[in-house]
Amino acid sequence: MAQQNFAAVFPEGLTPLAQADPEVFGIIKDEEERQWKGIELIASENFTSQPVIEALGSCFTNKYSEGQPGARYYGGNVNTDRIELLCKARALEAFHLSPESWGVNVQPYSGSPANFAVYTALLQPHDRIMGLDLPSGGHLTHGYYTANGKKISATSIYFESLPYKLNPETGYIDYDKLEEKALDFRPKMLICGGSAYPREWDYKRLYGIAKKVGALLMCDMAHYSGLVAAQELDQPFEYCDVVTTTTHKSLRGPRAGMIFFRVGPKGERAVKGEAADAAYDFEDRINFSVFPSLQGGPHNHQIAALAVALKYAASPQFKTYAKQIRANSSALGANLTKRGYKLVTGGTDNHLVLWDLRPEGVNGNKMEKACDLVHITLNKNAVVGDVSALAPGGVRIGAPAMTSRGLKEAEFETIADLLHEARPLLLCVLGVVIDVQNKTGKLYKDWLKVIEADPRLPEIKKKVEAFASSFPMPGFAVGQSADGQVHIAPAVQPKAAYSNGSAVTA
Ligand code: DSN
Repeated sequence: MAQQNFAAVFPEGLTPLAQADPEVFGIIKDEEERQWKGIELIASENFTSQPVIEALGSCFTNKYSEGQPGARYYGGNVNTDRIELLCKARALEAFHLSPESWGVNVQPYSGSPANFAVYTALLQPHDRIMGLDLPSGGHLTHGYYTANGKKISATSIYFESLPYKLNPETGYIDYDKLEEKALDFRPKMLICGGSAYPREWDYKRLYGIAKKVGALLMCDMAHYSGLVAAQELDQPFEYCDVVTTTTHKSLRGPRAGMIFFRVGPKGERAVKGEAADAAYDFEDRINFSVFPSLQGGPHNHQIAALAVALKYAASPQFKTYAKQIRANSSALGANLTKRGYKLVTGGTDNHLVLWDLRPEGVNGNKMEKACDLVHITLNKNAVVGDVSALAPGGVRIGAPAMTSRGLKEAEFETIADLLHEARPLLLCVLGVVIDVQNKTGKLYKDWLKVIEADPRLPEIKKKVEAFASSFPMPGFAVGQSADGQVHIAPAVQPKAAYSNGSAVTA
């Protein structure tokens, strides 16, 4: 009887997705195939692991748990408390932080809410902040308004933001100008970290400036937190008061966010006028800001998945991975530079390169579109000195995702070969972009009509897909059936296909 009642109210309750909703299942399979067969170069993306995906798809999605472990507004949180405490402990361990000096909130849904929670916690409405300008490689949530004053980011709507910028000659952050601006503007918070900055950050200098003007120093290390965990980049924790991150970029976890904050006595970081034994009060303010000020129930399935990712972020293999990201991004940059192309700052210290396409006479929009047509995914990006935000002069290329699939320097050189312009063969993306533009003129609409029909692109696409699908794919099983057709997973038995977890390639 119970079975019948159950079936009457919840017929799909225990049905595999493939049977319950073939339409959604089919789209997911198509996306798996797209991810597997393409070259993924979006600097903020990665491929997470099978255990992370399993935890994301777990029963923790069912649970409400507003509050902190041990102090929830709902019952039934015995296991939620365990998973969140484990996640917090692993977060501190992965970033080599002692619980005596640092705490962490693992509840932000992602990076943008994490940043806004910090501002809400530590600033008053309309307090002043300074972050790297969006066209210089900063992030929207660090404040952004257009040249005519339209406030784009909520950070600029609710706080007064003044950006600092790159040196137009070198492409590096102009710390002297930053200091000069900060001394005039007197921000309450200085924000470092960016989304498209290929170089190391000078945290010591930033802390010196923050101290001089009485500002808090926050780092948004979202892009490169995996490299920080692996100690492959300088540690923002040495100098910053608060550090935020997403967890799905170079850290290779699920989509989520974290906020790290100093706890305990301020010691020599105490500011003028504070008692010698002054202590940080960030913890309660940040926790209160995340909930109840901004969010509702934590996404416990994300927190469970993040706990899994953090376990592995502390492993020696993750260190190898992070080292390889930097080696791959350098190899790609060196290969492009060797061929005479221009990179912003001339190279990279981290996981990404910014390719300035203006000397080639094309913009980032065209390169991004042509890459899409050959199944290489990257994004158009502003480069220093750009005048048009709508047609930025470059593209951003990142190494984290393909490094997760086992590619090393030699394979990243192959990627550079596919991207660049190889005259007279022109069987490379940039070559086709330029060749078509020479025929159509610069107008995007005219160019697009012709390039979409260009017979060279399907040829490059074939090369790209053969190359990409020869590497293992984390997260889900891929394979080929006896008839030679690619089947990402058998249509009616998805569980079996996921059972061994390893990628099956032809
Ligand atoms: N959208 C991300 C990026 O691509 O950099 C940042 O949030």
